[in-house]
Parts: sequence; C-alpha cells; structure tokens
Amino acid sequence: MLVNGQWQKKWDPVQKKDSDGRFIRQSSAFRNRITPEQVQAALGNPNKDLGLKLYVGYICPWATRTLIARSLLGLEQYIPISVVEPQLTDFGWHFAPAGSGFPGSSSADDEGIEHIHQLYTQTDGQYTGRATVPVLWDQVAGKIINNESEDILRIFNQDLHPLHQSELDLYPEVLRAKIDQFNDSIYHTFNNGVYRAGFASTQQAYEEAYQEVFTTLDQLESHFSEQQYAVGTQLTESDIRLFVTLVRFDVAYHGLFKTNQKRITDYPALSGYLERLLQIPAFANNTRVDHIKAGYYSVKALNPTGIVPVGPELDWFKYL
Ligand SMILES: N[C@@H](CCC(=O)N[C@@H](CS)C(=O)NCC(=O)O)C(=O)O
Repeated sequence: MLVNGQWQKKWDPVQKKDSDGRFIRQSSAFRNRITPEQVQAALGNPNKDLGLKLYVGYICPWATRTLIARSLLGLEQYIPISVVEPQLTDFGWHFAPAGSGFPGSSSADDEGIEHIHQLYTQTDGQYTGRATVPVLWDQVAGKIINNESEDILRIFNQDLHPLHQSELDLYPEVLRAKIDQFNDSIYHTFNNGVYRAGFASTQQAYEEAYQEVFTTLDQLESHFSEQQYAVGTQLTESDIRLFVTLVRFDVAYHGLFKTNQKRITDYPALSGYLERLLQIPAFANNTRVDHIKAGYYSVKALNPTGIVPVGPELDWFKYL
C-alpha cells in the first residue's frame, strides 16, 4: 500500500483487522462524478471521446461489476479498459511487459505504467491507502475520477445515460429503495462476507462470517425459488452485484476462503439464476475463470505454495 505517496513493500494483502481478528475493508478515497457538461462536450466530438479509461482486473469482483455494467449499457466503444495481471504482487496490481503477461491482460508497454499505484500517486502525491481496482481514470487531467465500483455503476448508468446503446436502466427510480435494501442485505454478509471469512485472523471471526455467508445463501435460495431477478421483474445493478460473488464462489471462495458448507452448485434455484445470467453475453464475456483462479490462489498469506487447483469442473463453464 501507499503511505504519503511512497509504496510500502511490506504490506499485508489481508488489509486491516479489528481486535478480534475481523477483516476490515478500507473505504474508497476518490468519489467524483462525471458532469452533464463533460458528457455534452463529448457528444460534440465526432468520435464521442470522453477521455475516460477504466482500469480493472478480471479476478476482482468489484472491478467486474463495472465491466458488466459497461457491456450491458453499450458503453464499450466509449470507455477503453486496461486489465491488470491477475496476481497481486509485492508492488500491488501490475502490467507485464508485452508478450510475457497472462492471456487477456494488458501490457505495460501499451499502458506506459507498470503499477496501479502510479495512478494513485499521479492523482495525489501524498496518497495514503491501498491501490485498488477498479479505477475510473481521466486521461486528459491524468487523475483518478473514482475508485469505488458502487459509484462507477451509477456513473455509467446515470451520468453517461446520453451515450447508452441500450434501453436498460440498472437503477430505475421506482425500484431504488428496494435495490438499496437488497444491496445492503448481501454486501456485509455475502459480497464482503466471503472476504471476512477468508481473511479472518481468528477462528471466531471466521466462523461468524461463515455462518452469515450460508444464512444469506439460504435466504437467496428461497428468494430465487420464486423470483427471477434480485429486485422486481427486471435486471438491475443488484443482479450484477450478486452475480460477481456467486460466480467466484465455487471456483475460489469455497476452497481458498474456506466457505465450504455448500457450493452454489448445491443450490438449485441459485444455480438456475447463475446460469440464466451467464447466457447474457455481458455476464459471460466478463467472467474469466483462469484469471479468478490464478488471482485468488496467488494470495501468499492464504496459499503460500501458490499452487492453483485444477478443478472444479462446473456445468456453467459451457456458457463461457
Ligand atoms: N470498495 C472498492 C473495493 C475495491 C477492492 O478492494 N479491490 C481489490 C481487488 S478485488 C483490490 O484492488 N485490492 C488491492 C489491495 O487491497 O491492496 C470497490 O468496490 O471498488
């Protein structure tokens, strides 16, 4: 992580913990939005260039939220992406030299930077904190606009609405209260719950998170026995936020994070829901099981040998 703009080689991928060993995620530092004037100016350009770039990792559920929204809303042509190597190194997320990187990752030669932390120090020379993805980058100002996936989803859905190539509204006004409620009901106990189990540093903190993960999965199983979508009768940002954790569960969390009471495959309604979403290209095309496995199993604190499991073989791989 960075301390006053200096990269600290000795940092802990497990992040902060409380006195009982519970994992604490840092909050995001850059929370700007895109103004209607910026969008209007871009609409005036022949190529509608917004000067934006999205830095992501296919391993990362938070980054994948933004990738799926970008694809669903038809924003791919306006927002180029840069994909980091799946492994988190002693220098954080990085790009490899051309020809030597992981398939599907961008190269350092094309990017002109080697490490994601360079984006943070370019934005704030005194930045203290973790250098996380996703990052929404302003190529003109050379600064981070926003590094919080929750906001980036809303920027794409609302701020960039005039550029959409789709009728979808991922945060429709009439459903906002329900969407917020659903998001809250899965964030602590599921999206972040799996991390709280995996990165717990005491037995008690792990068991607490583990129980919450499976209580939430049981509730979701009954929800999807009767409902097709997370909220209402249409696809919303809540489906994206649930999907990114579901799709990583059997391939990474079940083994590495020890959330192993059941697999998603053992829940018929949730499996059906996952498979329905995977039949939508925006979901399937942004799911890279190779990056997910290589990335999670490279966390030395949890897997010192770095060995990446060969399995599992899952039915839904056929959609990828
Ligand atoms: N709240 C952030 C969380 C982003 C985040 O934690 N990303 C992870 C990757 S999945 C990361 O970059 N971790 C690097 C680190 O912790 O140093 C968001 O949702 O955008």
